[in-house]
Amino acid sequence: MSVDSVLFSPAALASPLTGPLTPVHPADHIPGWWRSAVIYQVYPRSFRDLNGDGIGDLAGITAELPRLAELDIDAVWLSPFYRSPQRDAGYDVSDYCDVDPLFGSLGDFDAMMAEATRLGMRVIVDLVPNHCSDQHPAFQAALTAPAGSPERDMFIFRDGRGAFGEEPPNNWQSHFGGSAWTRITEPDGAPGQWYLHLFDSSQPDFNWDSRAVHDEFERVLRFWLDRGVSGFRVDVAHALVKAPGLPEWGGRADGSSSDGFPGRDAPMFGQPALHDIYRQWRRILAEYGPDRILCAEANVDPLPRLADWVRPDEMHQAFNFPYLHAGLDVHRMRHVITESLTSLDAVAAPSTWVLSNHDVVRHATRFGYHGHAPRDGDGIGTWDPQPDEDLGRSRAAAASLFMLGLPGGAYLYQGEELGLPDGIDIPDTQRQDPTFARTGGARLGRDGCRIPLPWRAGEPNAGFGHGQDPWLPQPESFARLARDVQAASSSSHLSLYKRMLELRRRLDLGRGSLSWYEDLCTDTSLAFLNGSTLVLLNVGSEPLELPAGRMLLRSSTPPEAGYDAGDMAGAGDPLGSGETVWLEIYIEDTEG
Ligand code: TEU
Ligand code: CA
Repeated sequence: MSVDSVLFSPAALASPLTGPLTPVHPADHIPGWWRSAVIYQVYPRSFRDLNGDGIGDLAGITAELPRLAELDIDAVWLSPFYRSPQRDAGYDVSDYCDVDPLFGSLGDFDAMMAEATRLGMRVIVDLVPNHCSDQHPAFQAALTAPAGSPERDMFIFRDGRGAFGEEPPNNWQSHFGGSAWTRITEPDGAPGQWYLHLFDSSQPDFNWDSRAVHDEFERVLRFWLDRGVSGFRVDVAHALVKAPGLPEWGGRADGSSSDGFPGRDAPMFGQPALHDIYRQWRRILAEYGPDRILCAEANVDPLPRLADWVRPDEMHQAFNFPYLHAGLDVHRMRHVITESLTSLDAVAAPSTWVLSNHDVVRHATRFGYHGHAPRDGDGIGTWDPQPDEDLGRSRAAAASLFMLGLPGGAYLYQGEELGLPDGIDIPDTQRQDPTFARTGGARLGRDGCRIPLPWRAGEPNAGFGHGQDPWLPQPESFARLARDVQAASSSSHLSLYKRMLELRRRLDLGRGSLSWYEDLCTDTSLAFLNGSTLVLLNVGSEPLELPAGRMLLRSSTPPEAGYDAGDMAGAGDPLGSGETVWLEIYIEDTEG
């Protein structure tokens, strides 16, 4: 029985929904492909290795794009593939307008673009404007130039404090641990100035008070726009500009609020001059037509501040980290969803939703714990409490089905469609996240969520590459989670993703509305109406009774273990613990 034939069956239309609704967000009729887009993050190092060196490459992406097209996504976002010493997996760029030979060539990029376009997918690339690599020619020139020179002025060099300049210029700390300052040796061999790096010492921060920096990035934008990209995900978009005088900051290195240090006051984030930069970039994108976009990776709080980055004359979208960090806490989820939609509707910007990326423990692992994952998500080791993988994958399916029912855009991280867990058993010698080295192993870092993907179970390295071993070891489970195994099963995680993405588009949920359905918003459940689709999540330990007489559209449990599309949910049918359903609801025409 096809969904269509049941979707509007008399039974499904027989009984209107009762119970109070709390409207939050109206349907979105503003033009713009990105406003409801599903964008899939490709992390090139770990996607697919075609030349057999153990590291993913652009040709590997091109080879597997048809598999992504099966997900019916709107765009792919590529993490950096530019020339880089790879000290921070490419987020340390030494040439913004060239492809690192590790990943291929500009010709390989153009071939990948052509294939994506053929398949009807757009391509977004990562832009890393806050800092470059210490091997970038501009920084190399700054090292050999004298203090006060134009070359130094492209970066944030300062004299040290103390009688001999032996102390850092201020107390700022790196995201990756340790001081955010490194002292150089001047060309004459004398101890020299210090330079700022909010991340690794191999990632010197640009000085965005310098006109030369502005000019360089306007050149970079045009270079990739000329090559056909549909836009940019802007790395650390809340940083770039620093408060004059670089005042002391005793708060968190990532600028999130902590006791006595509200994020709004962080002198290295959220500075007013930032928005002039993005307004200028928006003007440049507009020269290429209405459909090139900027997406802000702006990790700011409180959440309504996110609206400062997304305006009709600034950025188009922003990442929603508060939603990612809300996990399966239904009260936090409701608060974040309501606040996101309300704040962003006020500036006519779409919300976005995300559960995983290359910087956080995968949600299939996070949800394998009943409380918080160990180490507050900063990597998991073999000696930590271990996640329940099956529980994590099942709850991740429920979380993803709930997320994809929301109006707005959605970001998927490569491998989440396979329900992949984090890699936990990674030898210290193979860990590459600079966080691990800078903290002497106290923080494990992010390698666990960056394990090379499994494509074909029967092949070496589960089909990731046929040559050298992958740059990080694949867990045993990756063979049975491989894409080809899951594509052959209608009850796999991958098949669920395909079903829900197809129906999300068919029901146009991304453009939809949202009202909370209060009767099913409890301490252990959350329910909203998006158009005529009721999305219901049960996080309680007990089954939840479904509303009577509804046609079930999608369930996070495999068909043989639960419901399948087209089933009529009868009065009191159970929705199990850690499950989500989409139900087709007939709403009485209250307008009469
Ligand atoms: O991450 C930025 C960053 O680390 C924080 O803003 C992050 O969002 C926060 O800690 C919550 O996870 C970006 C890249 O995504 C990351 O891979 C790079 O290492 C980093 O910038 C430096 O370029
Ligand atoms: Ca390779």
